[in-house]
Order: sequence, then C-alpha cells, then structure tokens
Amino acid sequence: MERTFAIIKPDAFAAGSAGKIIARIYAEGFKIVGLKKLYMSKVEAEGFYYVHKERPFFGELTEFMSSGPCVVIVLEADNAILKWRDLMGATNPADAAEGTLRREFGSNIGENATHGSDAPETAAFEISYFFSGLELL
Ligand code: FUP
Repeated sequence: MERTFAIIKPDAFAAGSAGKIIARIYAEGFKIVGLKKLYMSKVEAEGFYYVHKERPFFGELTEFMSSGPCVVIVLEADNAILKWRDLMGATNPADAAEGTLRREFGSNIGENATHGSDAPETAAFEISYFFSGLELL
C-alpha cells in the first residue's frame, strides 16, 4: 500500500465538483485516509509549491491556489501515486485523455481541477504540509 496527496483545486471546488471527484476516488478503489477543506493563503500556497518558485507561472499558480477554498486529501492504494496521476490525466486538460478528472473538470493548464504528488518524496512532504499524524489514523 502506498499513500499520495491530492487536492481538489479552487476551480473544481467552486464549480461544485468536489462530490463527483470524491465519488470517482471511491469508484477507482482508493481509500481516503485524510480529507479536509481549507482556504490557503498566498504564503501557504508558495510554501507548498516552493519547488516551482523559479518557474514563470509561479505567481499565477499561487494566486490561483489561494483564490478560494480547496479540499486536501490523503489517498491510499497499491501504487497510489501513479494510479492517482493516471486518474487525473495530463497537466493541460486539453491534452488529458477522455475519462480523466482534468479532462472532465479542468478548464486550462492553470485551472486544472486537481493536484497529485509526482513521487514518494513529494508525497511525504505534501502530506506532512497539510496533515498531522493524528489526522491520518
Ligand atoms: P502536474 O504535476 O501535472 O500538476 O504539473 P506540474 O508539476 O508541471 O505543474 C504544477 C502546476 O503548475 C499545474 F498543476 C498547473 C501549474 N502550471 C501552470 O500554471 N502553467 C504551466 O505551464 C505548467 C504548470
């Protein structure tokens, strides 16, 4: 069993799509180990995405992630990291395969509905950024 970290981003939350996305999470066989709604500040978003701080889209990305509430989730499954990234689809919804979350709920490369960790080390950092051990029992 592996854990990964997911976000239902502000665009999808504002559109009322959180319930549908959570239903897909269960339908695909993930266990939800932790889940909460929060409204990130700009500074919190910058800390979360610090690996992208030199990228040209960093300002836009952190503005967007702090533009409204989101849902942060810890998922568990066999190969959870890859399995969740497959379910999300490509970063740009226009390139994402039919049936993926970003294709169905995303609007553009920035407002792309969901986030998922890309490796075990990033999953560990991202989970601990938002959840304490007590919240993951
Ligand atoms: P992903 O792992 O698919 O979430 O994609 P990246 O780690 O490459 O990018 C992280 C986030 O930055 C994306 F979800 C959306 C945003 N982004 C942009 O806004 N513009 C870009 O050109 C690339 C990424």
